[in-house]
Formats: sequence, C-alpha cells, structure tokens
Amino acid sequence: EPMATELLRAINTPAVSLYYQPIVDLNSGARVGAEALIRWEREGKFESPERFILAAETAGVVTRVTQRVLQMAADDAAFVTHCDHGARPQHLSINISVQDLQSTEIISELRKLMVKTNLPASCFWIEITERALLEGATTSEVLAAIRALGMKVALDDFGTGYSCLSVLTEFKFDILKIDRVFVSQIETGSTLMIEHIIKLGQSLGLEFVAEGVETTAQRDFLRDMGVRYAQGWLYSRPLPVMSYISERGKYY
Ligand code: G
Ligand code: G
Ligand code: MN
Ligand code: NA
Repeated sequence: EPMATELLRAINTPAVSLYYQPIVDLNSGARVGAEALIRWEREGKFESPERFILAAETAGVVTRVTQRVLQMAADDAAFVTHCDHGARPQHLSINISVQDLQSTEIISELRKLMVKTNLPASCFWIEITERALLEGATTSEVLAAIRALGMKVALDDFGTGYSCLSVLTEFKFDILKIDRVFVSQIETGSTLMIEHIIKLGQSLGLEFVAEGVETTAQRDFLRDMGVRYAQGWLYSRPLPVMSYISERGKYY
C-alpha cells in the first residue's frame, strides 16, 4: 500500500500530531514562538516527516495533510501563543507545501484559522521550502495574498534547494530561515556562506531565524551577526503540545 494512502487513513487519528519547537529571541533569551512540526507514529516509531510529506506531495494529496495541520494548529494555537502578563501573543510557524500555493484554497483555510483562533494575523508565520518555489504566477499571487492577510511568510531551508538567489526578489518574504547546514559550519568549517546569506538578507530588510542551533558558540556568532531568532537543540527539541505549554515563559 502506498505510504500516502496509509498517511491519509491515519490523518484524523492520534497517530498524527503536531510537535512544537521553541523559537528564541537571541537578544533576550525569551521564548517568543514555536514552529509546528508534524509527527506520524507508525508501527511504534516516528516516520520521517521529510519522507512522508514528499510521499504526499508525489501522490498529489499534500493539501489534505496541510488541512489537517491547520486544524490541529487551530486547536493548539490559543495555548501555544498564550503569554502571561498581557504581553503580545507568541507566534506560531506553520509549514505548508509547494502544492498549497497552486490554488487560492489555502487563503480561505488560513482565514478560517484566524477566525477560529481569534488571534492577530501577525501571530502566524507561514514557512515555505525553497525547492517549492520554482515557478508559477499562482505561487506569487498566493504568497502575496497570505501577506495581505497580515501573516508573515518565511523562506525555509534557504540556500539548500534548487532555486537561486532570484527567489528573494521574485517573491516577497518577511523572514529567512537559515538552514542548519550553514549553522553547523560555524565551528567546523567556514563562516563565509552564512555571513553572506545574512548580509544579503539584511540588505533586503528580512528578519532571520537560525535553525539547528546546537552550541553556545553558534548562538553567540549568530547574535553578533545581528540574527534575531533561533531554534535548535541548544534550547529544546520539538515537544508535544502539553510539554511545550508547561514551559511557558521560559528564558534560555
Ligand atoms: O522536524 P523535522 O524532522 O521533523 O521536519 C522535517 C521537515 O519536514 C521540515 O524541514 C519541514 O519542512 C517538514 N515538515 C514538518 N512539519 C511539516 C508540516 O506540517 N507540513 C509540511 N508541509 N512540512 C512539514
Ligand atoms: O522545517 P525544517 O526542515 O527546517 O524543520 C527542522 C528540522 O530540523 C526538524 O526535523 C527538526 O526536528 C530538526 N531539528 C531541529 N533542531 C535541530 C537541531 O538543533 N539539530 C538538528 N540536527 N536537527 C534539528
Ligand atoms: Mn520549517
Ligand atoms: Na528548515
């Protein structure tokens, strides 16, 4: 049986869930948001999201996965974005797929998310993987419509996909996610790539989230370069929603 078929059968069961990885403001050390990451427990272990998302994309059914992700995110959003003492709500990053950008359907799904959660649009950061952005007038219209809702759009895995620097000018983003490949080079290899990625993004007025931060040396380098946000095992692994909530108000 194809993996995508099995996934769709599991999609509305507890076998499929969202985990949340904290995103930290490097200036204050405060947790300021989270990235929702899909999990599928299959035969007693977690299946790789990269594998099953790709399988769903190949089978042309990933929009149904995204729909379920948005439903689960809506159910959790009030808890995940909540902060004490009337501070502004935390943000929630949600990954969507290339195929979601081929139709305006996603806009009504995202609008539903806002209505259901009654949260400001700016709480939602929508992440799109670079390899998704190869072509299409629809893609740019849908991206513009997401930003017109007031949500922020993040380019995920920048520098690792197949597209070139022109994605940055062809499509309008708010946030650049620095792939962990570049973060891991901070101590072991050269910082040339990451320094140039950061300078390029800064000149375009983008915010950054560094991914896969595992050491304090990486954190310090990124902070000194002016990178605002980070996530990674130095802070926390992705957590089930109840664990995520119980660490509310955490500083690192
Ligand atoms: O956490 P991790 O191994 O789980 O995630 C691997 C990759 O899977 C991430 O880079 C991300 O792009 C993708 N991914 C995780 N969750 C989702 C999701 O809910 N939807 C989509 N489309 N991709 C996701
Ligand atoms: O969206 P994206 O593919 O970038 O998702 C991030 C992926 O990276 C997830 O699979 C997540 O579990 C994983 N991840 C998150 N933090 C770290 C980290 O510090 N180190 C490593 N090696 N992987 C991480
Ligand atoms: Mn992501
Ligand atoms: Na990424």
